[in-house]
Amino acid sequence: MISLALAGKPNCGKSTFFRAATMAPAEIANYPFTTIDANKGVAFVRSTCACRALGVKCTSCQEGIRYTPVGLIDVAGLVPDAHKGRGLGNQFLDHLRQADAIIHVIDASGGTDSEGNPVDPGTHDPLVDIDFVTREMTMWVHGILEKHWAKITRQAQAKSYSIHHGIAEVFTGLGVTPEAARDAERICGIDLLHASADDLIRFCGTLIRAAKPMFPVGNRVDLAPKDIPGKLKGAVHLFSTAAGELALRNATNGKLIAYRPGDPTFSMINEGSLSPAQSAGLMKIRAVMDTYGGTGVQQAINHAVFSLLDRIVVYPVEDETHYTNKDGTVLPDAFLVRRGATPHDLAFLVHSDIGKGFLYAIDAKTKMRVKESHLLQDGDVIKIVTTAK
Ligand SMILES: Nc1nc2c(ncn2[C@@H]2O[C@H](COP(=O)(O)OP(=O)(O)OP(=O)(O)O)[C@@H](O)[C@H]2O)c(=O)[nH]1
Ligand SMILES: [Mg+2]
Repeated sequence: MISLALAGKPNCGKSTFFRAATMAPAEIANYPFTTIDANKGVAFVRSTCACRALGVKCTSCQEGIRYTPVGLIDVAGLVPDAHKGRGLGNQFLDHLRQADAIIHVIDASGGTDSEGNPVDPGTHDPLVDIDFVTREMTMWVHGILEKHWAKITRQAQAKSYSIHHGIAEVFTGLGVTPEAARDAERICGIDLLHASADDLIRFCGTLIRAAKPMFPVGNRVDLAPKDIPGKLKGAVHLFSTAAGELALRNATNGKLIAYRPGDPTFSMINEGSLSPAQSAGLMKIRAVMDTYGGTGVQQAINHAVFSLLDRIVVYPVEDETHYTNKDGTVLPDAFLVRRGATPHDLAFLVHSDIGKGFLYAIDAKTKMRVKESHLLQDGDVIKIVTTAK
């Protein structure tokens, strides 16, 4: 399963975002370092279910909206100079290891200082918070590389050993390959064997940005003074109100409103049963949603998976005539595969035995056998023919 991490300074709303997106309990409180351990939960990406294009009745989605699970990690707050052990230090950078991509939560209200302590909204410039997570991660990678550098460069003098392999070995846990190390060297325009200290830091930044793609989300936008979102536009990808999303999910569970995560707005179900305070709260959320096209929580998860990680949704089925599994469930599974993956890659994702026994695949929409080299397309429904039982 894909994993996304929520990173950022203390008090920017990571746990609120996490709770809203997973509806799992995490501590929420208005003081720094509420979250001591990384919380892991399951969130969902939203897409249009393939049943719509096929015109079949489906019980695996909500009226054509498909929610596919992804892992979500709520990483505890990071402060500037964490790589030197400040705040809770490096252990939290270590949690980022487990993530495929990172959602960098920013407090767009300007209501917390660099360390996450509450200040009056608008008195802290959120722009200064944007680069620091990348900087911390860069310095963290650099610290590790420095420890191994003498050995790597010594070994690289020997012909049979490339410096890129040496670097990849150090960072296998981050998913760094020798090719990625070579790419980063090329992008930085340096020669690693003769790199200066600054070159090496730049190289580490390039390496980590490729290994852990990240984008900033301007959270707490509902509290932001009017001028801030405009200033942040271009610097943050989208704005969110995690607290708004959490309230909507609670109100949905309480049958007060009709709302599906990712909807641009919601409708009241039983307006008469709302207290004046509930009504006013919901109206405020609606106003924010009208401005930003939704609460931004679902949009952030979708952006991470579909844009940053370039995934598409593919549906493996066992019965290509009815688009079902053995039990007759229509489109039972949705897989988030890399763009450029083949049916054989999909077979391995479903199960290693199915991958090993792969014979060929059938496109359930056309009932035609697909070529070995066929690149899966978003919305493909695929029957895998395999020797595996
Ligand atoms: N108004 C508003 N408040 C929010 C929003 N998101 C979070 N908050 C509030 O901001 C405070 C901090 O939120 P948390 O989710 O605990 O922040 P955190 O980033 O997990 O903090 P640490 O765990 O200390 O790093 C809480 O009082 C939340 O209710 C939002 O979108 N709007
Ligand atoms: Mg927290």
